Amino acid sequence: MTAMIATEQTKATPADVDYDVVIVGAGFAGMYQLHRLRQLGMSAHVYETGDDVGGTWFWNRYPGARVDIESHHYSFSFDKDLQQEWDWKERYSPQPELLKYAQHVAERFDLRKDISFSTRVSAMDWDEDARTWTVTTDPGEPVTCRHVILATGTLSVPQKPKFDGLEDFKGELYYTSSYPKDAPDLKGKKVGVIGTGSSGLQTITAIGPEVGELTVYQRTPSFSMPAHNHELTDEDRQKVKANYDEIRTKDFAAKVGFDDGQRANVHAADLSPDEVRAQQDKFYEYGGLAFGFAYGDILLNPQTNDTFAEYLREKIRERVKDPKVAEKLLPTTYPIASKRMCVDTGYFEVYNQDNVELVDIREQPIEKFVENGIVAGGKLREHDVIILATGFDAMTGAITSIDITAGGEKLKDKWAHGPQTYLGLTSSGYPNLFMITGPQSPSVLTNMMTSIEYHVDWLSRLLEGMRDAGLSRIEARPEAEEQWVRANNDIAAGTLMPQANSWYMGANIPGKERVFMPFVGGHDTYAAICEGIALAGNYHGFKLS
Ligand code: NA7
Repeated sequence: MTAMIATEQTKATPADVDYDVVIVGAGFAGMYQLHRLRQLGMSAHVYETGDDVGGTWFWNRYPGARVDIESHHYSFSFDKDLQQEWDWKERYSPQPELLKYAQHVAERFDLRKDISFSTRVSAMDWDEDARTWTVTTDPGEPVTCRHVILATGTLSVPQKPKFDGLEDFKGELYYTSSYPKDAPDLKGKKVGVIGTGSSGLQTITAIGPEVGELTVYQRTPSFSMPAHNHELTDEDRQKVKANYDEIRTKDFAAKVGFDDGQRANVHAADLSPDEVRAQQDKFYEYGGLAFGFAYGDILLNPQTNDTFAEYLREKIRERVKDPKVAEKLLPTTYPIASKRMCVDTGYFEVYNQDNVELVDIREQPIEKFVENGIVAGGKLREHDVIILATGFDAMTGAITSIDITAGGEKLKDKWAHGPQTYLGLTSSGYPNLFMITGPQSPSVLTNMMTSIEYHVDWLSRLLEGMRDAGLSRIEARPEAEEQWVRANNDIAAGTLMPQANSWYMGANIPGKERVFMPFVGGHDTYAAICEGIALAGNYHGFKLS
């Protein structure tokens, strides 16, 4: 960016630093950010807790782990050669393929040499006089830098419920969020799974046919759409490769960060019931997440929402043979799409197997773990293996788990009653600190690849402009932040989204303040706002010096 940036002159002189930028996290966001900063000739270094790149796809290697956005949308667009070289094998890529892709990107752009693996960033402190961050890592010596970019992911701090007697269980205990690299042999074993969100559904579907006995402990049933996953043919791949320019243009212009041609672009309430039903059949046949945002009013109009919810409940009743089991699997306590929808390949059919039991823990609460299993509703069920698919401290967990201080104030204290950000990119009082896909940006409500690339490009443009203008400090103005937080809350309150006890609301973490965290206005609207704010190097709402 060459446009002049509006500034306020101050006397502070920037000190020498180890790096221009420290990036925390080597998932897709951190990798792309490193690449972009290198292109700009800036020095950047990445710290990553895992021992390789890949973020989400490094950690979540549980059986059946798979992305639920079609592979070609869920991929980098920034390098045309990269997208022409890489052959996606399935409509929805499994975790091993996504990890391979991340590793390929790391090799292709020679990223690893600027990444310290197995290194956790534990703290960072802002020095106002020197205008630098001092970043503490474990292991390692503290380093200084001008800017910090948190590419720490939105679902990266597992939530590990403190079940009574958890430590008494003598069998194998795994979390989907840190499943062993060498997959344990579950053949013939008695396995219990707790949690029926996306990770639980995928795990249950994958292990159902293999294990001896499977007990699923369900607290809240999920809405799920069939994936209709399939292997891609050369012809499929060629078609995508020939049209990548158009695909990416549409993805970046879409509310949810991908456009698979399945949006109706009208309100269901404006159509006849027959028209809506015909369209629902078409979506169901097509599969995937499109169902949840096919019509503009699904999350605005309770009647429309219920029509869609009832359609999927009907499908569950068709898919599950035992009506009593089907009844337990019906989501009835929240609007459809107000909790993250799932995409499955035969999940409900697992309950037609003789070796599978569904325990509704709202009726039979988990009392305790014991040496050889779980006691729920007064009954002991024996398990050799227990798998916990209990989710994450979403959106804020990875940020507040770092001890971030500026002027003696801790970011986690500032956020004690919910995140306070400007654009989901920065937080006032914490200069030169940025988040990629942070809370109060569209983030988890979109195709993460689109949101990641957008944020990285926006930030890179900002940092380049600051460097070229000789600026060393940027901070969100408190009044701009206040307005952004209020706008986020107001927009969310106008939808059905806050009605669910979802991780979007922080409701899955005991004691966490309930605030709707992502920006619900859509990627298209959000990007238009951010472009306006950056217009002509003006950076409205920021103080630059
Ligand atoms: P989710 O979607 O947060 O699912 C976690 C599941 O674990 C969900 O069914 C929870 O029930 C259940 N849970 C959480 N804590 C408990 C306790 N204490 N007891 C019983 N059951 C519990 O996480 P996932 O990993 O499946 O998916 C995360 C995202 O990854 C997903 O949305 C996609 O974007 C990809 P609850 O619903 O809270 O009643």
